Amino acid sequence: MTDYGLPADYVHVYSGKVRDLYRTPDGNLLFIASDRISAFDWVLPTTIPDKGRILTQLSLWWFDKLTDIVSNHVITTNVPEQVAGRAMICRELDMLPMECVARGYLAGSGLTEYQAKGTVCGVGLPPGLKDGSRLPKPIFTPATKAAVGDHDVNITFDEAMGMVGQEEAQVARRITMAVYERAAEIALERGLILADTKFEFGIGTRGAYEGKTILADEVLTPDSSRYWAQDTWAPGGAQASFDKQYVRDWLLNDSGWDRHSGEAPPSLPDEVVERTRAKYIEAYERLTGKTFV
Ligand code: Q0N
Repeated sequence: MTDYGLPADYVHVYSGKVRDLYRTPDGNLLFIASDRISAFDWVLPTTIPDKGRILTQLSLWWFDKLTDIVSNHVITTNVPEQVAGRAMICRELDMLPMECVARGYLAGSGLTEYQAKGTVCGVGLPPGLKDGSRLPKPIFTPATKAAVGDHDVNITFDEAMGMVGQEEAQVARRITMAVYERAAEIALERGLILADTKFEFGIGTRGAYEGKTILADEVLTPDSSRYWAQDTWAPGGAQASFDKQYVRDWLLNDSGWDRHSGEAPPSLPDEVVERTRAKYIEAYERLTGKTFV
C-alpha cells in the first residue's frame, strides 16, 4: 500500500497487488489505481510512471461505453488532489465472491485446463485447439478469488451457482458475455484482439441500485484483460503480452533472476520501464482514439 498523503478522514480498507481502497468521509469507497506492476505473481520493486492514471482513464472510458448494458460502481472522479486522475469514488456493493471471466481465445489457465481435460471451467471444447486459438464461440469461465499471492481457481458454472445462487450466476454470466462481445468488437475496430477479460460484480444495497447487479473494480484494462495485436496474432504459441512483454522478457532472459528461487525479483532498468509505460499508453490511445495527457 502506498501512502498517498490523503486527508486523515480517508481510512485504508484494502490493498491488492496494484490497487488500494479507502473509505471516504461520507461512507463511499475511494478506488485508487497505483503505479505498481506485477509479473510472475510478484509485485515488482519498480513502479511504472502514470500507469494508475492510464488504467483509470481507460476504465472510465469503457464504463461509459457499457452503460446501456450494465450500471457501474462509479459515483464521481472528483477525488482528493493527491490521487487526481488515478482514482474514482465508488458505491459500496455486496461483492460477488467470484471473478467473472469471458474468453474468446485460448490462453493462460484456460489453455492449461484444456490441455489436461479438453474443457475450460467444465465447458467442453473441440479437439485440436492451440495456444492462442480463437474459440468457436466465447465462453463464461468463472473463478474464485484467491488471497494475495495465490492464483485464482477456475470453477464450473454449477459451482458458481452454488456460491451465489442460480439467479445471480445467470445474471452475472449474461452481463459478462454481453460486455465481452461489445468490448471485443470495439477493440477489433482498433486492431486489438480482446482474448479474455475478468470482471467483478457486486449487488447494490440502497436506493435505485438495491438488488441490482453492478459492474465494479476496473474494467477492460491490460491488467484485467489479454489484448493482442491483431496483425501479429498467430495461434500455436504464446502471444506477445500487449503490456508486460518487455518486463517478462527482461526478467526471464536478462535479469539473472530465477523465478523459481523464491527470491523477490530485481528492479527494472529504465529502458524496460519506459517501453512498458509506452505500451500502456499505446493501449489507451488505440482503444480510445485520444492522446494520453
Ligand atoms: C471491493 N475489493 C477487492 C482486485 C480485487 N464497489 C465496491 N464495493 C465494495 N467492495 C469493493 C468494491 C469494488 N471495486 C473490491 N474489495 C472490496 C477485490 N478486488 C479489488 C480490486 O483489485
